[in-house]
Amino acid sequence: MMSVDELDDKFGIEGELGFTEIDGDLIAISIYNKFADAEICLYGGQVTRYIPHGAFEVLWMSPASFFEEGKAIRGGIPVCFPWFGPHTSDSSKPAHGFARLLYWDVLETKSLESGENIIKLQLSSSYETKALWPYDFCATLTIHIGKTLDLSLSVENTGDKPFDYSAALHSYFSVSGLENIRIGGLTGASYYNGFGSELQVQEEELLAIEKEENRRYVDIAGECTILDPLFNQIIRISKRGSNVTVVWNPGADTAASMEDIAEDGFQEFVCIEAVNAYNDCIKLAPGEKHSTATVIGLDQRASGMKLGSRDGGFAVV
Ligand code: TA6
Repeated sequence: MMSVDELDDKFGIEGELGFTEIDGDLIAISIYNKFADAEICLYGGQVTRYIPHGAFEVLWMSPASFFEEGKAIRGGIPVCFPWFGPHTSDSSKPAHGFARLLYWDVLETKSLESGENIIKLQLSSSYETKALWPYDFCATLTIHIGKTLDLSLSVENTGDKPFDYSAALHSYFSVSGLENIRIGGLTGASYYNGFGSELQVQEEELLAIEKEENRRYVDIAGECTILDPLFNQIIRISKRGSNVTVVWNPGADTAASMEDIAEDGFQEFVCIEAVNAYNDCIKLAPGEKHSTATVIGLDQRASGMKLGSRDGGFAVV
């Protein structure tokens, strides 16, 4: 792997983008441009920070996260590929696939006239990936840092056999407190609750997270919003190439059993994930490609958002 200096010489952009070592010896890209302050760790290809200027941190990063090889980073946007959740037939294989546990190569960094940056990272099949999943692939992450954060995972079948995969952009969003927020965009959507196999339909207009939640919404391609009156903002999460959305928070008891979430840390985030899984797994014939993207934006000082009115305490008017 290239050193920080070599990466800086080849891909650094004066005054906007550079390489640094974070927590020990993982290398990250730091971006500070006209729109935002961001960080992308090459281990996992994981966006670990996105702060539009003048705003709060949009992505949650666990202060107790590991930053070491062989362990997943808890927070930001882990990339789950080539399977989502536990492996279906071999529980010794890593949960959520291997993409978040490997180093991604830098392909390109770019500065646009608008002041935005585009970063491309790549992970290709190797001896190591084939020991876990016997296919040839080339995965590219295109990360656009601007007024919005646009992260796209594109997977190409570079081999001579077809394959199926599942994937997720498992975004952790920072919130002022779980009890303060509501999630919009899911009314009328069908979901599996936890690991249950019975489909339910969401009736609430706004979802409150009051306990452990692991809702796997199917046949849904639209935008979700996180309404956060204490932070006085709405986070907007839209996507492309994904028909499953997962909303996850571990709740107090499960979080207490997780080494990399501090006490009460579960109160600080909610995951809203752009997923390809269940009835939306992707099949690729040789030479075919699929892209899954999440686009994250912020309405700051969102007016008309109030606690204390309809539905026992929350309304957007
Ligand atoms: O997307 C929700 C989920 O699959 C949950 O079941 C939960 O386990 C979470 O992801 C985190 O998984 P991780 O392997 O990062 O602990």
